[in-house]
Amino acid sequence: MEDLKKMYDAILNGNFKAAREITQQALAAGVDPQVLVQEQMIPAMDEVGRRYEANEYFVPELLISARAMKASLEFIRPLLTARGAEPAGRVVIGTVKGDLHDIGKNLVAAMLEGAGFEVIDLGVDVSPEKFITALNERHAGLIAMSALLTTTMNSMKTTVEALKAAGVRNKVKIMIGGAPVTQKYADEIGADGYSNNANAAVALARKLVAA
Ligand code: B12
Repeated sequence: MEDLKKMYDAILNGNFKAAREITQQALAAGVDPQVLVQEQMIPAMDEVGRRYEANEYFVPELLISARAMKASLEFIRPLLTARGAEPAGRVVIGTVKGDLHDIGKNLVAAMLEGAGFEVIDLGVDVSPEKFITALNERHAGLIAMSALLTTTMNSMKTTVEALKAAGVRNKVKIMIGGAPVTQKYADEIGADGYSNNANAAVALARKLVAA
C-alpha cells in the first residue's frame, strides 16, 4: 500500500476504525509491520504527545488516539512477537494496592506501547507482591506505578521497600505518577523518576531504560 501516511493521520485523529482497516490492508499488501510502527504509528503518538503538552490536545483526544493505536497494535503485536523484534524496553505497570483509578494508568500504558515498549499491564489494586512476581517472571527493566488517592500513595513506598527486601531493587528502574504524586515524593521513597503526564512518561521511560 503506497499511502501509509493515512495510518499516521488515523492515529493523530483518533479514528480507530480507519486505523484498524488501514492496518489490515497494509499487512495484507505485505507492508512490514515494523515499518508501519516505526515510521507512522510512533511518530503519530509522538505528535499526539506534543500537542497535549502544547495544550492543543486534551485528555479526550489522548484517549481516542490511544484507542486507535491499540486497535492497530492488536493486529501488529502478534507479528512482531513471532518475529522476535526487540521492544524499546519491558515495563510492568499497575495502579497500586487499594486504588481503582485506571484512566491515567491506561493512557501511560498506551503511550508507552505506542513508543515501542512491551507493556505488561497488571491492572488496578496491584499489591507489592504482584509487582515483584511480574517483574521476576517477565524480566522487566522498568516498573511504573500509578496512584490517584493520597491514601494509596503509600503503597508506592511499600512496593519500593518490598523490592529492596526481595533483593531486586537494583535490577529495575521505578517510575511513578498520578495526580497526588510529586517529584518530591518520588525522591522521598527512592523512585527513579516521576512525571505528571503520559507524554513525559514516555520520555522518562526512554531515559531510564537508556541509563
Ligand atoms: C474518574 C475518577 C474516579 C472513577 C475512576 C474510574 C477509573 N476507571 O479510573 C471512580 C468513580 C471509580 C472513582 C472512585 C473513587 N474516587 Co475518584 N476520581 C476520579 C477523577 C474525577 C478523575 C481521575 C482521572 O481519571 N483523571 C484523568 C487522568 C488522565 O489523569 P491522571 O489519572 O492524573 O493521570 C495522568 C497523570 O497523573 C499521569 N500519570 C498517571 N499515572 C501515572 C503513572 C506513571 C508511572 C506516570 C509516570 C505518570 C502517570 O499521566 C496521566 C495522563 O496524563 C478524580 C478527580 C480529578 N480531577 O483528578 C477523582 C479523585 C481522584 N477521586 C477521589 C476519590 C476520593 C475517590 C473515591 C474514594 C470516592 C468514594 N468516596 O468512593 C473512590 C476510590 C475508589 C478506589 N478505591 O480507587 C479523589 C481523591 C482525593 C484524594 N486526595 O485522595 C479525587 C481527586 C476527587 C476529589 N476531588 O475528591 N474516581
